Amino acid sequence: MKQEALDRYAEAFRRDGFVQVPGVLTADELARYGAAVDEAVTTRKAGDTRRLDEKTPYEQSFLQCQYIWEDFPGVRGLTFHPKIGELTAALLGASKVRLWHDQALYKEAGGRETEAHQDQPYWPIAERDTATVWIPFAATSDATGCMGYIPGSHHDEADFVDIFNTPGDSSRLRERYADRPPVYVHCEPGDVIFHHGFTTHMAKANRSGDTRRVYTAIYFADGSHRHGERAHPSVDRDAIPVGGVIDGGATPVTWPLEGGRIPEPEPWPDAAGLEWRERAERLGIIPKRA
Ligand SMILES: O=C(O)CCC(=O)C(=O)O
Repeated sequence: MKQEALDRYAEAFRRDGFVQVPGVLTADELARYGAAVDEAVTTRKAGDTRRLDEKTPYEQSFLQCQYIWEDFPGVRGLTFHPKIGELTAALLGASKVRLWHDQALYKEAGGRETEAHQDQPYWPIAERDTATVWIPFAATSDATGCMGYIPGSHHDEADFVDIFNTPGDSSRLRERYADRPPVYVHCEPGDVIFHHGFTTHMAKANRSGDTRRVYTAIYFADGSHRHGERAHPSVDRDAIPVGGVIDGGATPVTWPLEGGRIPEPEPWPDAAGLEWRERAERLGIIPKRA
């Protein structure tokens, strides 16, 4: 991409905390990677036969499958896509960027809204140099669950909203931004949206009859450090100590790619008996142990 365009997107990202970049992926790439992510979601979720109304409110917002680049090699070209790597580095003003984790977020037909939240309070990363790329495999609109962002909110304080277990907990953020409405962003196929880790964002309910198929990946500037004890597989898998640089095999460099080679995923450490892990594997949220 031309430097002038990268600079323009970076300026918007620094100002607003999000930026839409049109035409990043070709129709061919959307078809190929969309099929790979579909396969990951179908395989991971095969054991979960609950109807939408039998799920928790959080689960009604989307089917969530994380670290899918690891057990579904067909996804890797998207996670490590050079255009996305180049853009992420430009937005973060970083020369080297790492993956925090990727995930499919498939909002089922009839799926609930995604409540307003900031992402970074969920991650034990000290620095603020983080960005998520949100990649829909088809056009998104108000009816299918498009994303909304509060412009400039990435400059504000962190507030941990418990979207996982406490429906309505996002009311604090809604009140904080009562006079600053979200900007809802519609995408055409091939568009992607980046948002900053502190940006308050949400998504509309899916009122259409089709699943809203979205893949996201979270990236951070190389050299970032672990902050606090909060557990997270992206640092715990590599036993990164509090205050240590986050540079393990679970968080590989995505930009620049040495020799253009995509790294192999590292195996997860054996942690039998961890309740959260058994549940996350059973629900297809993380890869199953071999
Ligand atoms: O896709 C959604 O509904 C929510 C996405 C989101 O919260 C995120 O990517 O951080």
